[in-house]
Amino acid sequence: MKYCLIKILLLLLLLSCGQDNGDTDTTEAPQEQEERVDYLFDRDDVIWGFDFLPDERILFTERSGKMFLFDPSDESVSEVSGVPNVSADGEGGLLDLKLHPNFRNNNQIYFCYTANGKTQALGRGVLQDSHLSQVEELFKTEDENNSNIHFGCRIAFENENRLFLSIGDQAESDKAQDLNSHFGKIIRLNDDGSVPTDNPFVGDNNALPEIWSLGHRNPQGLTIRPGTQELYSSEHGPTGGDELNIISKGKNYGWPLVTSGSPSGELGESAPGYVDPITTWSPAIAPSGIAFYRGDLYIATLRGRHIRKLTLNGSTVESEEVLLEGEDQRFRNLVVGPDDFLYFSTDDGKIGRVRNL
Ligand SMILES: [Ca+2]
Repeated sequence: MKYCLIKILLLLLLLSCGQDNGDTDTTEAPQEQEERVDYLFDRDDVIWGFDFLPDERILFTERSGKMFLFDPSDESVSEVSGVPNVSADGEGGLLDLKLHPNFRNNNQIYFCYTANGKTQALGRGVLQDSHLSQVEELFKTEDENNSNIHFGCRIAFENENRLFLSIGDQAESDKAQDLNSHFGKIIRLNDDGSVPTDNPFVGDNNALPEIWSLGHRNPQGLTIRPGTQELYSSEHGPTGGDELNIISKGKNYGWPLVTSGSPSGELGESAPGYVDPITTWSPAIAPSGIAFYRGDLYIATLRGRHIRKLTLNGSTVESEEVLLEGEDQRFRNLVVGPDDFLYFSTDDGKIGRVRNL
């Protein structure tokens, strides 16, 4: 009888331990995770942006200002020449990179960077072999300052003709609410840098016409959801209050008036006229690049040092899962590869891919 009681007590103890683990929303199996990650190469600098060429070579940026091509056939890395000078200071430098959706015909590359240490800019060039020619600056923020943080700088093509670009507040939070400033906005441009006539503030003399949405702090993740074509964005909060937003035309996302981070916003965590995030994270996970993969949303986290999987029901987050914590990386960006693996880049110069997520 005594043994029986002890057994029951032990069983209860084990069960309660199991429940505690369940609350931490992790479903880690470190050994399995080790096996399902392949690293393609290992360099040193922050790999902020990358994309796949039609021949499956990978074009990537290093934040200090260089662009490279990785060729999986011989595992070589070669530098791309013709890249303009950028200001690599603090969080700034050569940041995101995307191929034009019609790259097969026009060979165009788009890249976002900090220019003159003061502005956020969008560039375009034509890639031939490993040289960028016809380089143009398609856009730069009208404002400038000497901050070296909060540059946003993620690019997402809406379609073959238009793109979105996220722009950070460059540490001037009040400008995120100022329609005469590009800081703290998501903008929308035609692929030649001109302004689409159906942008929300076109014709408004008190607003810059490139603006698509306002009230952003430092949105480093931007992607279109396949199927619905909605624009999703991740954003770094102040201390906590990291956000995932669905970006709609002309809407205000609150920063710095509305935030769930600390210090709290003047108008609290939610207020009429300001769009609430679909989810927030406190303490901060520091979300950067995001990508939809097989119907779920994946988020590269810096401070969190994991890739986060969000299962969505419509636009409601149903569950969250912490993946690849065992890799102990600051994950910077995510891109779905042509082989249907999810690829990630890290702040210490790696690109890897994950199988069987
Ligand atoms: Ca917000």
